[in-house]
Amino acid sequence: MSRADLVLLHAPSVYDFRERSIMFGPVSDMVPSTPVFEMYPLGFTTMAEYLERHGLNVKIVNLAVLMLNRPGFDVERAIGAMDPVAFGIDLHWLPHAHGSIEIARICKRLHPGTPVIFGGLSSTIFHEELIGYDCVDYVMRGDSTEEPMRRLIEALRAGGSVADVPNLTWKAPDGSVTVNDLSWVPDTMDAISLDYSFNMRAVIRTRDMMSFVPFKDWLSYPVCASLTSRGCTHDCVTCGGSAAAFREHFGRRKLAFRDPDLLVRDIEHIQKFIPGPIFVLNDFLQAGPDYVERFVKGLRKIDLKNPIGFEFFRPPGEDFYAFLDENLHDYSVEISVESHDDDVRAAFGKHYTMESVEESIRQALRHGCKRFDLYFMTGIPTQTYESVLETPEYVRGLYERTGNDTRLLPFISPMAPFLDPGSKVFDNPDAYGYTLHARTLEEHRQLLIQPSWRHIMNYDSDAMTRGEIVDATYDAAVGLNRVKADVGAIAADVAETTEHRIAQARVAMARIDEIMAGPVSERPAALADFKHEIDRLNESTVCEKSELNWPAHLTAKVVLNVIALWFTENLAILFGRRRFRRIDEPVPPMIPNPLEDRTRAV
Ligand code: B12
Ligand code: SF4
Repeated sequence: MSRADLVLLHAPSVYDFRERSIMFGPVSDMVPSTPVFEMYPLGFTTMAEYLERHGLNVKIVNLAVLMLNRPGFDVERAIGAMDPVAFGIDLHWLPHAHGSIEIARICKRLHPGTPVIFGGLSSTIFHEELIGYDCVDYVMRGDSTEEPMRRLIEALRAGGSVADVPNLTWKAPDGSVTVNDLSWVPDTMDAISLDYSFNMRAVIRTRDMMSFVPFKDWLSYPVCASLTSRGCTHDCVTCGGSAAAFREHFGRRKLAFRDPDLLVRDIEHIQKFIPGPIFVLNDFLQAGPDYVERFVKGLRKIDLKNPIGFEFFRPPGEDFYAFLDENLHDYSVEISVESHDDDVRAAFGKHYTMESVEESIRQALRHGCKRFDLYFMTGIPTQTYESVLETPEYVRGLYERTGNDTRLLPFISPMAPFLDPGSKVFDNPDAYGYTLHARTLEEHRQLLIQPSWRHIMNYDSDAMTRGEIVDATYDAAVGLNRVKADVGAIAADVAETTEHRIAQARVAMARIDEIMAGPVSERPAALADFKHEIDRLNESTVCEKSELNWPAHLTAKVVLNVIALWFTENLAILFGRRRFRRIDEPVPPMIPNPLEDRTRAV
């Protein structure tokens, strides 16, 4: 097989999580990952697809999944056996601050001459600190790095200059650092493709399924994401993906949408090969009525059978749900209201009432919505312990007002482990009533290896300390769990198991506090003795993780398509074709070069 130009590595959040005793807590209970956040960024797929389309050879290796699924997996041996032109490592989510740097150190130690490139939103924010680590040669900044990465890899292959590569922070052999302009911020998402058949082709080509798997349980729950836009029109104050964060840190002044016809094409590809639910990320109502109509009617045209879920940033009205019902077989909705209290939600930056949400839920359920997930969060501005504890009773009333409809599923989770870097609150904690326990990347790396999520969290708010946030989260989760069992939204035995696990988690947290209050010299041994119990409690704390899953159906058509793909790819390999784009598929047009007319952001 030909030499890879780029190997993209995804690290676990804490590199040596298999050896350390860390009670991560319910930090990942609302996402498909385990607490080591083994899911790699969608950008790995868009970057790899784009670079391969432009003649480069890219491999994705999800080290975190390999470490989780194969207890004896030897990371150093695996990296030692690689020989790419360059390594790419994501530090997209700040919780990867520990693992990503440790993996970079291994790459540098085993392959001193191979460039190590970092990228992702957190890398962008901390680029100046990051480039200071010996194991980092380049930081690719910004939210759209497909084309800048093409230019960088071409330059590295040719031994050419990187001085003109947009968005790049780089270190010269003499150690001097240059920060190129953050000038590549395209206004559309039409030049890229979130094409999962790329991953499937790569799996067939490399005969290596586990390296590409997006998260640990993906093979049993193959959920796929589809992306309408980059950026956000809203300004929630703790969000590192808000309009302000994109403007201040990623040079983005307006949302970049994906053309609705291309979005439908992405979804058509998923439907062809993958039977799982499809989750449409980033509220597509932000794009306006024409977009909404083209997108939803497009889904009808392809006769979408996979369950599809939408997240909305504001509660939609009746006409919209009627329109979805008219055009889709199986749709679900999720809204993060954060708090039942309108004032707390407003302090967070979401300006709508619970009354409007309740009306939206009623209309969705009347118009064929299969499931309505409602998310609450702890740790947000002005939110007190008492306010969090009111959540279960509020939800009980909400169920009563919606006819105890079990398609409604509420969840609560903490803003953890970190308050997002780049958010308004992170940039200006005093103004929003927060105290930060870490500011720099290195401080966050040290937090991540603390023994429990109470110690790991990077903030206190004036209204609640992190200890109170932990307690309030567990209390409210028990309450919510009981309400869901009472109305029949979850089975009694599931509720009982969850309640038992929360109680055990609290005991474990208290034991860790006790160990930490004891002599420093005795802590490592005492924590190590406790590791087995901690690992057992680290998943599905505040709810059973499978509660998040939407149903999926495997059809004969999907199986046949996968078999056909297997044969096509193997024949292509046999006859020496290196690239994997389907011949009948037009290459999306190149985006105009935004360098010409953008104000320089750095
Ligand atoms: C979709 C999304 C998710 C999806 C993840 C899908 C996925 N696999 O990527 C879900 C819902 C599962 C999710 C989960 C989480 N998310 Co999230 N998520 C988003 C969201 C809404 C959009 C991001 C996106 O898809 N962008 C488009 C894709 C195509 O690009 P991309 O993945 O960003 O990659 C591009 C660049 O970032 C860069 N890049 C990324 N990695 C690398 C690596 C290299 C080497 C290079 C060169 C470039 C590069 O280049 C890529 C290509 O252009 C943003 C908010 C926003 N408005 O942007 C939050 C956001 C990124 N998430 C955030 C957080 C905190 C989380 C969680 C940690 C929350 C939690 N505690 O559970 C988890 C982590 C999950 C995990 N790893 O297991 C924060 C990150 C703050 C920070 N800097 O740390 C954000 C900014 C806002 C928020 N609070 O939701 N998330
Ligand atoms: S929380 Fe959601 S709606 Fe609010 S700014 Fe972040 S991405 Fe946008």
